[in-house]
Amino acid sequence: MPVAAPRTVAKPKTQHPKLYKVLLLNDDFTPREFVVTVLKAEFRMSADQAQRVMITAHRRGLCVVAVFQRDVAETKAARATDAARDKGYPLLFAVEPET
Ligand code: TYC
Repeated sequence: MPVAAPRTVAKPKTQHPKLYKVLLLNDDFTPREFVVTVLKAEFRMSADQAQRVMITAHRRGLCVVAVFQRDVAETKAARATDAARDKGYPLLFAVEPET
């Protein structure tokens, strides 16, 4: 007996939410040690990881810190940026959708 070909393509059962990058931007004023401190506190990085990310942003202008769902990325970027503002530093974390 012939079997009819399925007329629809199965949809994936789970959909992945879009992901967002948190970017660390370089500036000329924020002390390196402060950048490392914020990366450790807000993004739970080891001292080694934080140092590497900080120095990459310092040399190249920016560095991807991590990737999250949108609300998590925005909250962490805002908290990290606010921590710098509290100290009077211009340090900036930005959020950008992954392509
Ligand atoms: N460029 C800063 C300095 O020389 C340090 C720094 C590194 C600032 C990374 C921001 O994202 C940054 N004091």
